[in-house]
Amino acid sequence: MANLTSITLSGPLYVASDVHLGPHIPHTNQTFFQFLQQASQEAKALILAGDIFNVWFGDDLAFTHPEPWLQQALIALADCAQKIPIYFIHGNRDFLVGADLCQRLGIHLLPEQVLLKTDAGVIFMSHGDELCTHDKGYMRLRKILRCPAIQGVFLNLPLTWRQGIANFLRQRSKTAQRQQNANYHRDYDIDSKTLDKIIQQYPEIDYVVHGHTHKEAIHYLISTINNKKRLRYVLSDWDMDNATPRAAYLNIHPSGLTLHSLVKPPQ
Ligand SMILES: [Mn+2]
Repeated sequence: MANLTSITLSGPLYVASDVHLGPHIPHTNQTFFQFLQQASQEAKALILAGDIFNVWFGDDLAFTHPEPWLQQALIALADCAQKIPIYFIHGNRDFLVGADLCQRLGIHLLPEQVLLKTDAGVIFMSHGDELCTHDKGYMRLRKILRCPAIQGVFLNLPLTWRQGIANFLRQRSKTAQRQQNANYHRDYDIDSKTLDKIIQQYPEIDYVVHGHTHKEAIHYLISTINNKKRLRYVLSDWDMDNATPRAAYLNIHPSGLTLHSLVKPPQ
């Protein structure tokens, strides 16, 4: 395994992932824009841990005639980035967000796995899809999609071609999931052996934080390398446009990590 990049940040730090911003979820988008404002007032830094956008075909889309929701999202992100540093980790849906866009928004692009040295301890953070190593089909596809040469070719295709290819891939992955047994979604999770290997190499890790599985939870890690108990925080996905709204963020502060819901209880 390659050496992990480590960065030191003092808090409070806010973390969100799997917002899936897009044209058809206005309430989710608005909740995220409000959250950016809240973070800029309350946090010292914001970490966006993947799948902030539901799809991303290339930064040129954002630069030339972005749709209104995207225009709003870019303004909200740039505005927040002027007040506090924003760190961005790619998700499996928005891994094509490029250095160009990040530079224009004033946000910092992080590698897919990082060690954060925080007031609460050392945190291993990633989007989480790269930890789902028992999904062999996805891991094969991921290897292809994350290849810089292939991305270079893709990003130079006309927009309509890119959209077509992305739709085709999404359709394929939906069909593949349907073909799996009914337990697929219930059992879909990260591979603890893959995580153990990382902790063996970096026993200083106190916490693991990731998104991707859309199963908000706090787990004790099974193995206790160096006799240390470690917690794994799984971030929620966001959906404020459905009957059961959900949206949450993680606060990293000197006394630990806490998950906070942004859904207001009914009056
Ligand atoms: Mn997601």
